[in-house]
Amino acid sequence: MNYNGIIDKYRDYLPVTKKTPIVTLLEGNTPLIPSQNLSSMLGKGFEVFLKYEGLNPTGSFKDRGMTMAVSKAIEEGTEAVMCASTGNTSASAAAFAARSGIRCIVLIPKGAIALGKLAQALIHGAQVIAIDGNFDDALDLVKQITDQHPITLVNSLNPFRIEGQKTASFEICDMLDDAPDFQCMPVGNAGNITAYWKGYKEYKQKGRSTRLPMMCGFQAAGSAPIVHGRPIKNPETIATAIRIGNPASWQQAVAARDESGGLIDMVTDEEILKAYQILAAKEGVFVEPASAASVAGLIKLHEQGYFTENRKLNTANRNIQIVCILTGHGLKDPDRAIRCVREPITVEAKLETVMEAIGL
Ligand code: AN7
Repeated sequence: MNYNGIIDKYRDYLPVTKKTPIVTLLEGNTPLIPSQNLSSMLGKGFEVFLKYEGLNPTGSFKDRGMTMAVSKAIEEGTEAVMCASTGNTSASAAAFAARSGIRCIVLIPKGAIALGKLAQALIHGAQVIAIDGNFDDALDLVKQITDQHPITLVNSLNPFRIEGQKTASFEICDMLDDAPDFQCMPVGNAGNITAYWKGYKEYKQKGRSTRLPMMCGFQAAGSAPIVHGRPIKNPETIATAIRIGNPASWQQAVAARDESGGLIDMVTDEEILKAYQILAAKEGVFVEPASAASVAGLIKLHEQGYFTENRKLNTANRNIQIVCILTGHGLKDPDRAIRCVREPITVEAKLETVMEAIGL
């Protein structure tokens, strides 16, 4: 069967009708890659999978939400969409707006979004405005503007974004034949953890899965409002995608944590960069730093004995499955990669010198 994107695939679970004009880039259907290294790190009886959302059309999971948000916006007759963004939302909104021929306006925190994401928003023709402030300031402004003008807000406060993004949990259940036992994921504005949890609950309710995962969300240590229980005024982290001090879906993230019996913890920039390099160098999977928070969190919890402790009693005859969500592609932020490694050496264009440099 041809693949026609998440709305076509999961139509029965989404608020669309025959009349909804579907704007799609064939997002979704991303691989669930078994991780040999992380599975053996956890030991016998555990299996770790990487949901590589960086392979969506614009390089992040946002496309799942944006196909829904833009399709519904077009159905409602809107002529412009707007968002605040740490980068990926703006890249995705710009692409889907371009495809449907509507205007896209984005507000970004000045100097704080990765270069690849800025390039995407601009090349897709969005009107990009950098503000002298952070993501939270940008989102406040966008809310005010879209409240007062006929412009559709496409941040994850838009419920159609959540609807689209929940399809990632459907895919995981379809691929594993049931829900995993644990899920590790980054948390920024907290829309995605909200969406996954909604998806897992709906799939179980419809009889498509028999269990629910424990949801483990990770914020960056310098931007961890949910962990600290209060908004962070000046959030800081090298994982710019999740540099968010006052998440819009805070309460829903807490609900996902508590209903699933999971947790929301934080990981340091150092732990994020270590996981980032492990993923690239040992798994062959290049992600952006925010996405590596999933694996940094997995490692942290493993070292605390969390998975063994929370392994349920009735799982003796099967492996415990843990899925780490890798939300965005590494090419989004090439500067970070270059800064983590040794730059290539330059030698004369001569066989002997090249051979010597290689060590042959
Ligand atoms: C790669 O693009 O908020 O917790 O404005 O780009 O649903 O916010 C991005 C968030 C994780 C956090 N990983 O997801 C934006 C934006 C990556 C991201 C998150 C983001 P949410």
